[in-house]
Amino acid sequence: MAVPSESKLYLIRRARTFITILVAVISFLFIFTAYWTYTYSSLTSRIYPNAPSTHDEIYGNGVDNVLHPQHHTHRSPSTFHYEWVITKGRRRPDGVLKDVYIINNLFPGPVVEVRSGDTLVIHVVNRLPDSEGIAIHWHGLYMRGQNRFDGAVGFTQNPIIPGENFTYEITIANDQWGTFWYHAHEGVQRADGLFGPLIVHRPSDAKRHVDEQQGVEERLLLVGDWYHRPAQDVMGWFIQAASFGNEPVPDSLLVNGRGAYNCSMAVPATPVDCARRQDLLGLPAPSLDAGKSYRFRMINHGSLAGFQIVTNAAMVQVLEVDGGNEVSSGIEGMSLDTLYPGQRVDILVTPLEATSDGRAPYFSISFNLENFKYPNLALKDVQSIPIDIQSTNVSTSFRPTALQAARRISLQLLVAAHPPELPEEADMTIVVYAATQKLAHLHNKPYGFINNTSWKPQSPPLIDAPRKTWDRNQLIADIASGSNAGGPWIDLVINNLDDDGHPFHLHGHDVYVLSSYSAQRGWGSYNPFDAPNEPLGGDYNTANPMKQDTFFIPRHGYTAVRFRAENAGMWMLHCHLLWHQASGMAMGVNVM
Ligand SMILES: *[C@@H]1O[C@H](CO)[C@@H](O)[C@H](O)[C@H]1NC(C)=O
Ligand SMILES: *[C@@H]1O[C@H](CO)[C@@H](O)[C@H](O)[C@H]1NC(C)=O
Ligand SMILES: *[C@@H]1O[C@H](CO)[C@@H](O)[C@H](O)[C@H]1NC(C)=O
Ligand SMILES: *[C@@H]1O[C@H](CO)[C@@H](O)[C@H](O)[C@H]1NC(C)=O
Ligand SMILES: *[C@@H]1O[C@H](CO)[C@@H](O)[C@H](O)[C@H]1NC(C)=O
Ligand SMILES: [Cu+2]
Repeated sequence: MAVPSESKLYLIRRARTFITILVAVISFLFIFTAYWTYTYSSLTSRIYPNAPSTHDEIYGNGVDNVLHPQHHTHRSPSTFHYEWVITKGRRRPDGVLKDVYIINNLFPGPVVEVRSGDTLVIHVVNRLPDSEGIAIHWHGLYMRGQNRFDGAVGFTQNPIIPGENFTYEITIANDQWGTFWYHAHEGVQRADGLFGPLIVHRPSDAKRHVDEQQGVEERLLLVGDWYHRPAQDVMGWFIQAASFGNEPVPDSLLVNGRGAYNCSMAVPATPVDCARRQDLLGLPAPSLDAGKSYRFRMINHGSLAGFQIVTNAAMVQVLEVDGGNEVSSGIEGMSLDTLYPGQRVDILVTPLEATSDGRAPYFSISFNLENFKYPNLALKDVQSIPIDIQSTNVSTSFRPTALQAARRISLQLLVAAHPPELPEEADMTIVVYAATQKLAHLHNKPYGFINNTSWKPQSPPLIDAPRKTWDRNQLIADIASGSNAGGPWIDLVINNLDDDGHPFHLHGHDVYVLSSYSAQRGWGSYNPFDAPNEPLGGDYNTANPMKQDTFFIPRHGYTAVRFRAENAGMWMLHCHLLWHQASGMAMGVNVM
């Protein structure tokens, strides 16, 4: 090979420097334009003339942070009937007035607490004005034999149109418990508040071993990002060439349906109707006793932002992720990251007598900045929830070691408590590539793709449509049940060609996360069908992989998961970042 001369090397270096500067300038222009149009576009600003007057109407009821396992763990399975009338109402969840979805006049929706084996009959009535449809998905539930009630528009149902109703009938499997939630699965309604918690308590008779958490009090932390503009407008801004694919950065944060927005942070050019009042409820303070431990069930209901939680007042241990998937115990610390939209985590919180930094006790939530590609001056990206700690009954004064206090627990590095029984090899492998692309023939608008298919819902939904009528926006992987009695084992490798990560959700199943990889430079895809087929992320972990229903695919990399296709039906698989899902990053698996 010829060695390049000094002068050639010099030229190459000059060219590289020039390209670097050019890329920097272009990136700056893109980001600046996105920032400018997001902040100043008149298209999206709204001012509400008249504020409602009653307290709940002003602030929204929020949801109570106290859960009630004692009402469910010791009773036999039953059937519950609910009628949910869904409409819109004006609320100030964080002080800023917004039209939100309300279920039976509640924002967020009611807290549903049940036990394994219960049946829910939920009669959903659409009383929305205009022509807006509705569908509700029960995130994380297996829905065995109940595919038709999964709520995924375009896959399992048409939207319920105004004036009509639909009855969801869901029997929760005997082998399923944990922290779940329900949310809209039509359009972008989730970002305007159509969601609520769904807690499945583990019945005491489902426990073979002595349960250390028996009788532990439970608290709820329903946390997510919040936009002051209507979700339709936010989406409309994203899906235009001028956004350059920069996702809309949220304006605020809600905890249990309430926030504390500082009105003076609003950007003058996009005015909001903001109540700066002394009696603003703000973020709710859970009351804890320093002599006890508590199970906190955390749900990220957000549209874009993953978050980290830090406390100065308690030791935290992870118990379970998503729907009751136990984590190998022992890791204790005072901070935890990252919980992505759609994911849940149950943590054991043991309050300390004295805080580690001498300040008043708090939990703080900080948004992960990885998907925030331009500054939103209106957003305070770290917010604290005060905790009210009583230390009346403390017998021993427990203080964390410096090491414990400094430890950050990474949700992406957890391992399972119990080794699963996985086969050496899967019966079938599905490989896909996810990417956001701005294509000239789509007017440079940022659409989400999986293997070159950008999803759009079709009607009638796929379960009711003959295969030959499925349009070109449907990418469906067929899984034949085969001879394996409990259903075939499937390996699913999702490659991510984007600069940002995607938390993917598979409906109707839990998956084992076998391997995950992100390239420092270049792309880190893995296609086992290609030779050489050595995965960059190393061998699959079949010894103690975590089980999840919403799993993260890092940037320029891939995640490989294994699941058992035991659950016949048409199941959606999609990015749970709402703006990506709504721009087409979705597909389906058809378990036959
Ligand atoms: C539900 O729809 C049926 C038929 O469309 C109608 O007869 C019934 O009154 C509706 N129920 C409610 C509560 O709106
Ligand atoms: C609200 O924001 C303004 C402007 O950034 C700041 O000066 C003020 O201290 C903030 N108020 C609170 C209560 O954080
Ligand atoms: C303190 O402990 C005693 C005995 O364990 C109990 O009866 C009492 O209710 C506790 N007080 C509080 C405030 O928790
Ligand atoms: C997606 O594309 C890759 C690469 O062309 C291919 O190997 C794979 O089978 C495709 N997956 C599906 C579900 O079509
Ligand atoms: C997507 O389409 C492009 C252009 O037609 C092709 O080069 C590429 O291989 C396709 N990717 C996949 C994953 O099928
Ligand atoms: Cu995504």
